[in-house]
Amino acid sequence: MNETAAVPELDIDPYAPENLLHPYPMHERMREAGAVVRLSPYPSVMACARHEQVHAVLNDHATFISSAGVGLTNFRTEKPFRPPSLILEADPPHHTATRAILSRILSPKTVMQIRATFAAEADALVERCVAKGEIDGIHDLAQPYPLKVFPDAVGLDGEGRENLLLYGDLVFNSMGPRNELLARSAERVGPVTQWIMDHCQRAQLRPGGFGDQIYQAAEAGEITMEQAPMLVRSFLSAGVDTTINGIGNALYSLAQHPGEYARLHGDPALARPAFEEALRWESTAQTFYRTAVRATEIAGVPVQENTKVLCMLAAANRDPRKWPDPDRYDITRRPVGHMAFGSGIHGCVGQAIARLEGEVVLSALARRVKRIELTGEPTRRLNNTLRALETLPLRLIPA
Ligand code: QZP
Repeated sequence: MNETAAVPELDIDPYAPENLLHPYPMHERMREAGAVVRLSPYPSVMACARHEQVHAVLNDHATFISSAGVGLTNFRTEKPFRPPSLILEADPPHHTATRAILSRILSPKTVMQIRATFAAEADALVERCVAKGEIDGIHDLAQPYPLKVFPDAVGLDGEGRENLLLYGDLVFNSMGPRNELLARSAERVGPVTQWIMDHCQRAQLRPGGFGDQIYQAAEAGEITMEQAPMLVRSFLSAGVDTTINGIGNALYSLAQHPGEYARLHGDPALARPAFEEALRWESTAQTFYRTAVRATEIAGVPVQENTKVLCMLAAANRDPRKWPDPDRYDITRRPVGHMAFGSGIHGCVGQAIARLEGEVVLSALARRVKRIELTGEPTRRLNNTLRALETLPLRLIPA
């Protein structure tokens, strides 16, 4: 018997504009076709869209490795667009030391220390939005907030921060195929990459900030001095575009569900679970990959060595096998086990900070705003990996 014949093959391109715009019908087709499927536009890839298999792949890091890249590109055979990340695109034992440093810098203790500042910034920004009345939820709130608080915490000065947005767009597009989206963000790559690398240098980083703390770890001998700027680069790659879109998606989720917003307004302590449920309902990072380091199987389906395995995080987060009424946005669901931050040893190391940002923004809103209304159709910013809005026209009705 031909083993590959047992694997359902779908004529789906997850990176086609219509699927990026409306991913949920595609997710359902992939989940229902089988535990593992093939996609005809990418014949060498195997894809998982059910929660159980996405979880299994991400939690077997010895078989499903990250050092061959977590995008479609296989670093063993194709050149990565930038030197690989020392944490994202690394396996144990290399991953272990870098992860330990970032994990310590972004620890619960740090979150306690920065909480008051992050909350005050959210209050001030939401106050300005309420004064305006009609806002663009992305340009007036979801974007400026992380762009202020996170680079401040890393220790960058104020100038040139829009480069972080251009760089994030590039990093997340680079995890998909070499399509139009990647070509367009790659046009700007030269100056942006230079700006990013310059701002990974210690002289650009305020003493005591997250960036400087990486250099302190290098001084202590935990990593080399050459590795330090590369780890700062991980902050600048992963720390802004992700939370911008997490907050943007949460605002849109609430704007589409006035009943859920009313519950949040009635009890602002629901800000944190409301943000968490938005991460499940509209995962910011929709997809990433692992690579099988040896011949193995997933749910009994043989997987050859060196196969790229596409993990559909956003599909797993609406898998009816895992979640009752999965398409319902319910701020009291408490969606423990969602895949929006990944899972396993590579699970988002900054998730406590991301949650803090989401919580304080939604809490500031809940306390000041009685209702939020969509005043027009939002528009999307298409990206190969991120679920992102370009505009979100809103009216904020003060409490
Ligand atoms: C991006 C890095 C959703 C993730 C893939 C976000 C991400 C994490 C780490 C890095 C970049 O280390 O550069």
